[in-house]
Amino acid sequence: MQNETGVSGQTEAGFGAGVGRLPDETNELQRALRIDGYAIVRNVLKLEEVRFLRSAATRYLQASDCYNYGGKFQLVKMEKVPDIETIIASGSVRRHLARATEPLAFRLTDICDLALNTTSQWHKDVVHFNDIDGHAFTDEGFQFYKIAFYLQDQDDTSPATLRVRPGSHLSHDLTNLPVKKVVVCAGDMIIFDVRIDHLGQLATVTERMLRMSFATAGARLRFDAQKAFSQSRSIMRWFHPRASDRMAIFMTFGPCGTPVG
Ligand SMILES: O=C(O)CCC(=O)C(=O)O
Repeated sequence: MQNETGVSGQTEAGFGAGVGRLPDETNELQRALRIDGYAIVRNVLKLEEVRFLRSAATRYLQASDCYNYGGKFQLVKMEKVPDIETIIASGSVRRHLARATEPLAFRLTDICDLALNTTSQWHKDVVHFNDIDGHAFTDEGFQFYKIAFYLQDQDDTSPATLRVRPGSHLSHDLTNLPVKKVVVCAGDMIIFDVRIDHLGQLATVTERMLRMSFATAGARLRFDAQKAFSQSRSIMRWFHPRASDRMAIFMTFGPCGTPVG
């Protein structure tokens, strides 16, 4: 069962990079991450936890002015959102992170990303890991992962569904690899290698034109183009009353170099 494990940013010494050669993988999750660069762990959160997270993240984002990527996007110190932290850094999540890095212990960064109705393009996340010399693809010990919790179902037909190019974490230039939709239900957890090519929700043609127009006008008239773009997308959503908000929470982790036990 490839990429379904069957069970239910930063570079600093001792975390993720520089832990030496990776130990031979010992479990299915590690194999999926090594070969394909991503894995889905089903039913990690209960539906009431997903509902709770949706309202906690909505409250937090509504109170902040963090317009970006056509929606709201905020990097948050987890301690600032204890309601979210108690669920996404709970034992049931940690158990799977431990499986990804065993026999080494894992370490979570203390930051999570909250995203509401954001758009995206194909990219790798290595840019956040000081990959100036391309070491991310040559260092055998490079091991940084992102966890994604999508707080709604994302099926095969949805434009909101995360897409990846399995295997593209192995090189900086594998854009010809086939694309896979990562279909999930709310409560599933996706773990992906930060080097994998991935895409969230692509902006539509109309949205791209709007974004460009706001960028040009915003520079000239000195208004916040990101805010204008995000708000115009949210107005357009009023005309699709059944479209629920696309919400996601991301965290980053890696091995911390100390064998468990
Ligand atoms: O919005 C998404 O689903 C993708 C997020 C993403 O690309 C990222 O966190 O790097």
